[in-house]
Amino acid sequence: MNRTKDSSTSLRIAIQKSGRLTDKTINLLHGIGIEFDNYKRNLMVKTRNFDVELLLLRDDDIPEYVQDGICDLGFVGANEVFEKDADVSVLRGLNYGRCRLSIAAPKNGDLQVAEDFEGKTIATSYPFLTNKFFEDQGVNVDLVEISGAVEITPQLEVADAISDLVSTGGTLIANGLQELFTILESETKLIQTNKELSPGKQKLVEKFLVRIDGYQQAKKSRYIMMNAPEDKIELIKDIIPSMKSPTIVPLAKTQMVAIHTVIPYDKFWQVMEELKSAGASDIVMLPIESMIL
Ligand code: PRT
Ligand code: ZN
Repeated sequence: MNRTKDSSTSLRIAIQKSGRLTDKTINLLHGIGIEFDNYKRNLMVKTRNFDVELLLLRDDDIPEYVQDGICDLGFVGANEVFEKDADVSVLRGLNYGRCRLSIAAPKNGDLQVAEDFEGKTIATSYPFLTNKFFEDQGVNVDLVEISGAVEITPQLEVADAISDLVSTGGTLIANGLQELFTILESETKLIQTNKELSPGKQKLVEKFLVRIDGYQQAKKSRYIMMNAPEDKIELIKDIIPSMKSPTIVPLAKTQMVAIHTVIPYDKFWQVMEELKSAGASDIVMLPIESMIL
């Protein structure tokens, strides 16, 4: 299904139609200012204010659609990209849809280390990655390819063990299974076709990436504001974990200033206590919509 001619000018982006990645991907697209409606009813959605059309697909199909140039970009789990061995470029990791592909076997059973799996049967929806894992270990296994409810197969004696996605591990425990090895750590990736894009489209991809980077940076950052006595400015500047110099504005009240800056979110609580001890008051933290550095 190769797209032979890159004739259209709008970027075509594949996203999951309905599943675990859908809401977060839609939120991200809205978060970078791309407006559209009716994605639940249509397979193809035109956006109103960016030259982008969205194709809503099953996640399994996204790597191939992007590989073949039917779509220029795609949002999909690394698990699908690597299972399909797709010839695409991974542009960004997006820090959602995190999970891992793991081998699990009945708890406290005979299967504990890789060699124990010699000649055993493994149920999976990820035959390519699972096979590669055992091949690399020099262990021969039989694979049973199953598209859902993989965790139940050892109880049904369809397989001795499984290779499946895990996030909390709750499903494994509920089925009496124990996670033994991780084959792949996964998150949602933004992928691009390796087919050549027209210069116009390549420019759009770059614009799109600037927005994604701004959005991701903003998610990791917080805007903080505080009041402080003038003679504490230097002390406070030393505490603030910011690459850039803070904004300092005099307050109507004498010898007091307002200090504004952006800090990494994961440092906020620790820094807030230090700032307070250093004399800062009225500390306010705000989320940031986007940040273009
Ligand atoms: O219909 P379509 O083919 O598009 O969707 P799908 O049903 O194949 O996929 P979907 O929507 O379930 O998952 C989409 C993507 O989300 C996956 O390809 C992963 O990249 C990612 N993801 C993140 C997960 C999980 N976490 C996850 N926990 N996908 C599936 N699971 C399943 C897992 O297979 C197992 O059955 O959840 C169960 C385990 O969850 P825990 O929390 O009990 O460990
Ligand atoms: Zn799927």
